[in-house]
Amino acid sequence: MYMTFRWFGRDDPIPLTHIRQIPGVAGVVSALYDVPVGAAWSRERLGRLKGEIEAAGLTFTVVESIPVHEDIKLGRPGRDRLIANYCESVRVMGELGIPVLCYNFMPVFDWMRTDLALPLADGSTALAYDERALAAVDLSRGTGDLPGWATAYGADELGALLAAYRTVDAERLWDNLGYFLERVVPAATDADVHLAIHPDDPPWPIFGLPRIICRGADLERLVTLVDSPANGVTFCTGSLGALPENDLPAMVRRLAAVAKDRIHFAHCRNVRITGERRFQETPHPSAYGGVDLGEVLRALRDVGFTGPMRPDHGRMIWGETGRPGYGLYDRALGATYLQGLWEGLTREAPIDRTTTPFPQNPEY
Ligand code: DNO
Repeated sequence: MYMTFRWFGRDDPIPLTHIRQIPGVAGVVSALYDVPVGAAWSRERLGRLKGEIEAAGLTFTVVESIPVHEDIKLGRPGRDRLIANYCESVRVMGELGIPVLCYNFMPVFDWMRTDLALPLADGSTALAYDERALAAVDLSRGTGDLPGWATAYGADELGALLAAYRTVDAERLWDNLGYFLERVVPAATDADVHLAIHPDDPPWPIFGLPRIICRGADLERLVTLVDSPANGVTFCTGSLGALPENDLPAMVRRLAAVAKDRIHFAHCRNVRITGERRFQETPHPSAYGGVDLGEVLRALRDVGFTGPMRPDHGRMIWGETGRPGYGLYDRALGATYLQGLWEGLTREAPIDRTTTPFPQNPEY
């Protein structure tokens, strides 16, 4: 495992210089945010982003995400050209030596919450989801009522998309995902890039749209859909942990038994289920939520996980304001907590300073 941190590029209020100061964080997770969905990413643009990250003394280790165009998810006739563009972006990642691509296959909406700043007892705020609040959202007015990060759609465009999905049930969506992977996995293999699908968040259908990456069986189906080392998953404890039946450590172990080394990225955070299809995010440590991160990391250790991990959403603490879920402070606490767990799980002897230099900051 090596620790990484998400950075939203120049628009991120958190500078790379701050990320560099989080102990143990070596890698940056980022993306090009202004390329239209469906267009190929240019080597020049991605290379510039990589250069910026490296100039700050960090490494660009994960692209999260290259969004998948809705026409691909819908299986529309124009998808071949869009998939070719996707393969081109993956090829460019490979040329630049960026090893992991986190993407998702959720129709229309990415992750969804109904409260961006739920006050917690300690005065911090966290993201939360309540199906009853979602039911009250009126989509006939477009995405205006949804949390700010959702892709903005006007009423007509959203209405047309939702109508198009009426003929795409879960099995159709699986077919379309298979069609996509049959073409992108070979490109990823050639480029030496690992694909890591992100589970659906929350892990159940919303607004009547199918969602198919929700449970252990779905992860297992995904990796066998195109059985190649390049075809793997992002193990996101917070997304998967919102479904009470998901036993996360067991899922890690079972997935490894079905196909070895297919967890290419780990998103670690905690979540507390507070009712039927209702949850809130919590501080990372296991005691705060339903996810036993100690056990998840133990399972990751046992299956030989060597990939990037990042702390996922954090609360807003210490008066910080910014992008919901993506402040600096609580995520930095998460990063050090996760590294502490990992050190406890993996180190058996005192550090030998004659052979082990201080991590990535030799000037210490
Ligand atoms: C939310 C993120 C997701 C993730 C995408 C990957 O915080 O984990 O938005 O980046 O689903 O495509």
